[in-house]
Amino acid sequence: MSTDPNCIFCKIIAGQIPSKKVFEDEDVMAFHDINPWAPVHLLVIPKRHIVSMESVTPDDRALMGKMMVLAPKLMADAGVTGGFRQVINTGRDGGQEVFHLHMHVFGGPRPWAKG
Ligand code: D5M
Repeated sequence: MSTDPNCIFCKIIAGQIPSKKVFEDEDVMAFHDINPWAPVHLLVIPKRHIVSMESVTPDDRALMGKMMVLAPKLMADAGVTGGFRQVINTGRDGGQEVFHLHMHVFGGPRPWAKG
């Protein structure tokens, strides 16, 4: 499993930095965003260090599908009933700040937006 010792999300996966974890299996982890933009704001990340969507290859189809399909379960577990939004920021111009691929999942009553 490739990891980056300087990556904050790799440190979260390794338990070196605390997180409010809601899900983990052999491939992915999900936890609450430290700076929530919505009443429920989760991040779903691959355990393997993938920098961004620009680094994803066809071999990652199953992993990306797992991340996508996990969102409705996590939102249901969090009690979100009115729908949710999934967002992946890619690269500087895409608003990506942490360069370990992550999917934001926003739920809860609107209005809310990226602040
Ligand atoms: O979003 C990166 C997101 O990562 C941003 O919403 C804050 C979140 N973040 C940063 N550090 C932490 C820790 N330690 N725990 C939880 N969440 C964190 P981006 O799409 O890259 O702009």
